[in-house]
Amino acid sequence: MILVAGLGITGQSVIQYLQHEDKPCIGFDTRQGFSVVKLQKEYPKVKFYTENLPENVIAQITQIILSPGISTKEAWLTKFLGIPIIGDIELFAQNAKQPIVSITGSNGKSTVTSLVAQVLTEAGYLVGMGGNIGVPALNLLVDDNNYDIFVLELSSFQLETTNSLHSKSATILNICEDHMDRYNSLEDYKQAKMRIFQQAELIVLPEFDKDNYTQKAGTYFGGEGLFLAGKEIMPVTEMALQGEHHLLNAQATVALTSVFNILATSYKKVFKKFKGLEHRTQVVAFKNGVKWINDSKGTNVGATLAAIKSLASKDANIILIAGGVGKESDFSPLKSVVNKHCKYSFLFGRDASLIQQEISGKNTIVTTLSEAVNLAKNMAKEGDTVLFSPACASFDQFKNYIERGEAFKKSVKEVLSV
Ligand code: UMA
Ligand code: ADP
Repeated sequence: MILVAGLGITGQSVIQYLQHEDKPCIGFDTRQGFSVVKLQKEYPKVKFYTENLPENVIAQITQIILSPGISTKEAWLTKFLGIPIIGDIELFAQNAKQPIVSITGSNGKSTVTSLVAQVLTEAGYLVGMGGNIGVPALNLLVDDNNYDIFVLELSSFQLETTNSLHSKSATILNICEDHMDRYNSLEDYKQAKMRIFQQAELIVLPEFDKDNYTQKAGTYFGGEGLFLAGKEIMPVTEMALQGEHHLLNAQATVALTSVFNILATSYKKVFKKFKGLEHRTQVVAFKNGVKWINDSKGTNVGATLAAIKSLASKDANIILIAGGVGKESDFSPLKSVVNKHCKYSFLFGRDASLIQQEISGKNTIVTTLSEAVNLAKNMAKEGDTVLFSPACASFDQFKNYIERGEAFKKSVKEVLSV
């Protein structure tokens, strides 16, 4: 009997897939008070348990399909010694028939996943895009589409439980500290990500970081322009997304899709029109000469550094709003960049004081995001940019980065009366 552990969107996609394949399973969520009423109605043949599993059920389990949010080191899993544990991506990899492009990294995953999907769509392929981006990969195997190619955004959590992923091309875009509350070290986190290359046909890596991956040879991206087989696709200034990190994202897109012989015109069309995804360095208001930017998806130090650098000008004209759950990251890399480019920082949330300890510049700790927005409004002068890039996860005060970004936008609208 298969145990599907974790009943969020991944667990539900696994149950749906197993039901589709006529494979019986048991659903389990370790959270106290988790309601299975809705799920029980939807899947009457499946038995659901919460909090604890009875011993007689434990004895029946022959395989566990674990949600990415549950660590394989959880104490309750010791009751299943010798029982194989896989994740939804492993199940997907075992059953998907079409070529797969796989994308991981600490930052830029969703952007590159979307760019790759759009380029391939522009070139005429029917693309199934999923994974950590928010559409569970297994949903793509049961919907009504006959996809030509799958494009998957994969987290280190998902890769931990994946063994047989055979990608046409795969990348680790970059590595910076993230999820240090789950891994023993940065190396441990990197090793989880490296699993993406196990059976990959083309390995795509950043040129600037290649010494970090000496054991893996492949195609490298980086440098100044945007080229396809030695020819310039378009001047970088014509891309809708500007900034060094977005050039890297575009270069990675070209390298990943090189296995499909895409024409330069397809890239050009996409790079000219793709303005980025919601909650990723998006301008949400411009009033009295002040730009307000929502980067709620900036959930680690590397993302916030990239956001600040891409917005920086000669004067330190950025008012930064940051904070939340730091996931045991080292905030010290923020110091020099914040001091150079930010005139002030407002810090909120659980780990505000940890950020404050590392950035010696001018800052104030506040309790809520809306308080930070109010104070930023009073301080901002013409020519300034208010950047909300938290460098932290959201779950101390919000459901997820989306709810947090929406809260930011709402507060901005209120204080500006727009
Ligand atoms: N649960 C337990 N026990 C635990 C922890 C969780 O039973 O110890 C249960 C919770 O009660 C809940 C369910 O598991 O019912 C949640 O499962 P999950 O945390 O694995 O989340 P899903 O809803 O399945 O969403 C996951 C990804 N979440 C995580 O990896 C934490 C989503 O990425 C992803 O979009 C989705 O699968 C589809 O693939 C989110 C994310 O934050 C955006 N990812 C991290 C990141 O990007 O940094 C990795
Ligand atoms: P992910 O899916 O890995 O979280 P996103 O594409 O959603 O990445 O981008 C999240 C944030 O990370 C962006 O708002 C931006 O601040 C930053 N970012 C995007 N691309 C890169 C990159 N290539 N390098 C560093 N930071 C980046």
